[in-house]
Amino acid sequence: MRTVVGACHHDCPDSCGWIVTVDDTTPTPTAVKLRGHPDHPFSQGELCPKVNRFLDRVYSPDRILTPLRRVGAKGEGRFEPISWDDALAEIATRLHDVIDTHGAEAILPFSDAGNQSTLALMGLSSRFFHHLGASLLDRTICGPTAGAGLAATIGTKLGADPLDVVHSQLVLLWGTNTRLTNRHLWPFIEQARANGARIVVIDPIRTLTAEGLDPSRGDRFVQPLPGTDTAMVLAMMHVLIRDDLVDHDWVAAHTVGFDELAAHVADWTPERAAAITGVDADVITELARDYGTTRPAMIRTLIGAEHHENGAMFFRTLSCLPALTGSWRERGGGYARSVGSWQDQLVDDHAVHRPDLLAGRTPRTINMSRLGEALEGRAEGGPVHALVVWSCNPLVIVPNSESVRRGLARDDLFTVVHEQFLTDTARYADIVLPATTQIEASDVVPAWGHLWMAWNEAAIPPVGESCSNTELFRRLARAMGLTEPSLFDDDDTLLRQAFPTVDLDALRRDGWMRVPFPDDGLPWADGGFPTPSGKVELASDRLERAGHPRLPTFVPPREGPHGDPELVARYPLQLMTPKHHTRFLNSGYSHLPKHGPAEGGPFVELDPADAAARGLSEGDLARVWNDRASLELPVRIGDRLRPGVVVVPYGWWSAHHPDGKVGNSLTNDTLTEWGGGVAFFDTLVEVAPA
Ligand SMILES: Nc1nc2c(c(=O)[nH]1)N[C@H]1C(S)=C(S)[C@@H](COP(=O)(O)OP(=O)(O)OC[C@H]3O[C@@H](n4cnc5c(=O)[nH]c(N)nc54)[C@H](O)[C@@H]3O)O[C@H]1N2
Ligand SMILES: Nc1nc2c(c(=O)[nH]1)N[C@H]1C(S)=C(S)[C@@H](COP(=O)(O)OP(=O)(O)OC[C@H]3O[C@@H](n4cnc5c(=O)[nH]c(N)nc54)[C@H](O)[C@@H]3O)O[C@H]1N2
Ligand code: SF4
Ligand SMILES: [Mo]
Repeated sequence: MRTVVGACHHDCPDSCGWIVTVDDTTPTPTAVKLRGHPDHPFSQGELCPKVNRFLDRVYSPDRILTPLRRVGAKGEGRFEPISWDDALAEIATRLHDVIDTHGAEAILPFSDAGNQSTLALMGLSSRFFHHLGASLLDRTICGPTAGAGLAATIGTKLGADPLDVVHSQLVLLWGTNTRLTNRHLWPFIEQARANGARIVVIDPIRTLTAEGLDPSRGDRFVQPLPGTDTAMVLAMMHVLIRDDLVDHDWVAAHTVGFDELAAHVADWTPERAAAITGVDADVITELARDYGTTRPAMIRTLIGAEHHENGAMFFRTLSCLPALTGSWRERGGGYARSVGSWQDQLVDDHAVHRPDLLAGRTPRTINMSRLGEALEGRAEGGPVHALVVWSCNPLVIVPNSESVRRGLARDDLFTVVHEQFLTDTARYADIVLPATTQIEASDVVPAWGHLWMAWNEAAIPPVGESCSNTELFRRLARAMGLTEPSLFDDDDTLLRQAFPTVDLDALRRDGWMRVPFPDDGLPWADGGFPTPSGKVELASDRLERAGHPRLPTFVPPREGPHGDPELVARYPLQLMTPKHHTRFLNSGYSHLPKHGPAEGGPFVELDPADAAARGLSEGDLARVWNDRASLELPVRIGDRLRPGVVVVPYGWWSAHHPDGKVGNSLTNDTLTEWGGGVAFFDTLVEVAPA
């Protein structure tokens, strides 16, 4: 037996360290145990209910172990095993045909962070598709909108270290479900609590995290209607300025636009915001005063609250708060979101992606959230004729899924999917190729919930005939007869190109390293923001020039209760489709026998008043619908929601839904106002007995 140190690859902020025990006495080395690494500085030995049984995934009888060719209709799921040579030959012929007939832009690469390790995420794929001249994919579904909103105010996506929460006296968990989605941060929050900190959760849903609060110790739960927080933050700024809780010295030295902002929020009274958010004016006032008088106070967000038509504006507005109170001066203050951006500074993007391989061509860019539109032939630049998918399950995770499904069902579309399992998307593929899991390929694993980057050492050889993402693109390049040398770089070379300043041998030896971050934990105590003015931009010339409001502004979403009245009349309920299950990581676990069944199944959750008004009782079958789709789901009634808001959890596959659709069949694919994200949670529906 030997042990191998690695790290979790999932699209999760925690990037936990693990140790794999391998039995070398079996015919091929076999992983027999996978446990949290007790010394990992963030995860400290614990994994999670998603990954505790990771070896069941590795050795699942349902895993794809050879290339497959479709023999049934698209979506039906009938395939026959074929050899890698045959699969590659067929793919090469079909891709060359598409290029000859329609041009290379008719090829769409499609992937996301199903494996967020460096090679798996960006290894050779950009080079391969750039060399062909394929359409570019904008990976926008997770994070860019929040990042763009923050950058609008402070000029960068960088922020405070979330672990500095231990120094805080007040922690605002704003639109983040820490105990579900970022569970290893919670012990650090507990540590802050032990030092007297109070916790506020601000979420339209009484989440697992909200349930972890202790009101007797001053914690509180604030429940705005979805998509209305910008109004609440404007009113908080009104109170901070009215009650003179502003750090005038810091504001004078390190911000621009304060007077304009003050005039702008003068009529944003708590009463005005209360009418929009559904939160009492007293609660808003109290929250603002608390934030203005408790030091240090940290604001913590992740991703979920960006999924609104005006998601970037929310993050822009929120990030004005720590500037007004001078909170960036204090460790345990400021604003902590995804810290992956600190590690991004170590990556040589040009060397990885090699935009020079485009050789002067400027292919169109397709936003991943608009996949349905692209596949249905409505994207600018003509229809997509070949789709290559890896590390992603778009049919389940992209909004407006039935549009994606109609596109995938096209007979004249050639689809390749590189996967571990026969996902909903893979069922529509012409060729499915087997992918390795994290314990089968070495890689560098970044983190976006803390500042430790890890080495993942392959513990076992690829299971079956599976191959890693980089090996996939080397094989495809060879099969297509390409000769550009950089398409064949090996993994070691690729990592050294990606991290020119990192001692990868030391990283491999030590297991993890802390990425550069200011030693005193204070990136901007004395200003120096990377905006054109060098200051926090409370009013923004840049955004105004780009056609956005000059000042933080509440704009109600079109598909929301204050939006299009005709739509609201037909569909009066706001649908949230968030991460909900402790055993799921996005769409990646609902199909496994120890995961899906233990979570029950999909449902629609309503507030008792909304249920009663529709004659619905717990367990009834309801129809949930809008113009995009109609789903039948069992009813749950609970006290987690405000009237007017309903929830369908995200992550279940078509086969788990009684009518073969998915939660995202209902969701809004309108892009966010800037940042390129998408408005999953600005979705209106009606619910009635089925
Ligand atoms: N168990 C589990 N963990 C996960 C994942 C998973 O699928 N399962 N997925 C991983 C991924 S990919 C990501 S990006 C992260 C996301 O991590 P988070 O951002 O923490 O999670 P989300 O559930 O996307 O959104 C957080 C909360 O935002 C709330 N929210 C939505 N709209 C609004 C709003 O308008 N205002 C306010 N105040 N709140 C709002 C939602 O109700 C939700 O409770 O989680 C990661 N961790
Ligand atoms: N309604 C709604 N929709 C959402 C969200 C939501 O909150 N609500 N969240 C959005 C967010 S934030 C995100 S990040 C996306 C996530 O959506 P996805 O990117 O689809 O996420 P995952 O389910 O994590 O991973 C997808 C697939 O990657 C495969 N995979 C894992 N490792 C590898 C590998 O090394 N190689 C290959 N080829 N495949 C691999 C897995 O088997 C899995 O099927 O969903 C988005 N969609
Ligand atoms: S999914 Fe997240 S919490 Fe679970 S082991 Fe992986 S990184 Fe840790
Ligand atoms: Mo995500």
